Amino acid sequence: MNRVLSGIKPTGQLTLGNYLGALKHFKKFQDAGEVFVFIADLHALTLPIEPETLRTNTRDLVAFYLASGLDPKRATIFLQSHVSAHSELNTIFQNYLYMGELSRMTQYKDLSYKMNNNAIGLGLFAYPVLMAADILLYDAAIVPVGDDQIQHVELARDLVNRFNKRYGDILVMPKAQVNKVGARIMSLSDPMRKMSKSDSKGDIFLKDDLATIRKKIMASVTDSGSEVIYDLDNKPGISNLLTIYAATKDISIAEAEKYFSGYRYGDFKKAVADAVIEELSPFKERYEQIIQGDEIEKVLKDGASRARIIAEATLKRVKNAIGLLDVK
Ligand code: AQP
Repeated sequence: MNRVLSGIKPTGQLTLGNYLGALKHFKKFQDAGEVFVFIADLHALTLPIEPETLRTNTRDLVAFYLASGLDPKRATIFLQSHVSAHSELNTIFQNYLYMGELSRMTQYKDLSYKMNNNAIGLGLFAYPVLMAADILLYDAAIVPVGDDQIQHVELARDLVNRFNKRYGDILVMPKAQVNKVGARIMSLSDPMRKMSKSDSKGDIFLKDDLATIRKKIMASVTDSGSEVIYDLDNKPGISNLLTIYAATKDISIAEAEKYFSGYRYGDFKKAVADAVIEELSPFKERYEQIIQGDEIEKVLKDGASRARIIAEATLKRVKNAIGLLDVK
């Protein structure tokens, strides 16, 4: 089976990083196999968020999924909170992942450090448990992720080994798939930090108008020297722009570097801005049509009904395996 599962948290406005690292690839997966794409709205609660913001971000995300070329007849698009099996399997899996391993997760350590170790919800700590439930419910073989989610998929794999060793062949082993280029787009104002939707500084938001996108790219941090070369240590800003260009054009970093040899920074930035705008312009137009239309609710209703069928079958298999009594 070639089933692919992916999800995004509706924690903020989507960025170019989310587009190049995730959204841009969804259609490819749909064409190659069976795709389940969900909105991780329960995961969005792991950091404080206003209810209205969460609702707006969630609708936006559905529209962006559809704008990316996902066809709701072929891809199953749904909200995590609409399929209660996620929460149920999460409760079960809490007993198969350990506090020690959860406390070693980089994302948890980074976020709890940012919060000065104050008011950290149990949900943030146990984030990978719910993520394991998300993945394993759908017997997903492939989980496309950016750099910083690899560790969580590895933990889901550990859980599968642990669980299957004890109960037999119950869970399907997932595999993280990371893009060769664009797995980690950095912030334009600080190329040492990942471009993130919950961090507004210097990011390109997919809802920005095209003129703002161009302005942000032209104003991005540049490095000393004048050559356009990929050198993460000495030219992190230029390297990030090369990555953005390569990921946008679906070429390798080496090809992008070659193309820009002899360019000055100003012309290089202009070419990057042109490429990003050319890519995002039709995508943004589709998003505008969808967000103003009335298909979002129907897509989510249909998606949840289809997702429930698969998820409930897996949950039942797990419950039977561990000895929870089933009565007809
Ligand atoms: N900067 C990035 N470069 C490449 N890929 C990225 N992704 C996120 N940022 C970049 C990919 O987009 C998807 C979104 O996943 P998520 O919302 O579940 O989590 P995330 O990785 O934590 O995304 P953000 O934007 O950084 O969100 P916040 O700020 O809420 O933590 C994933 O496929 C991710 O790899």
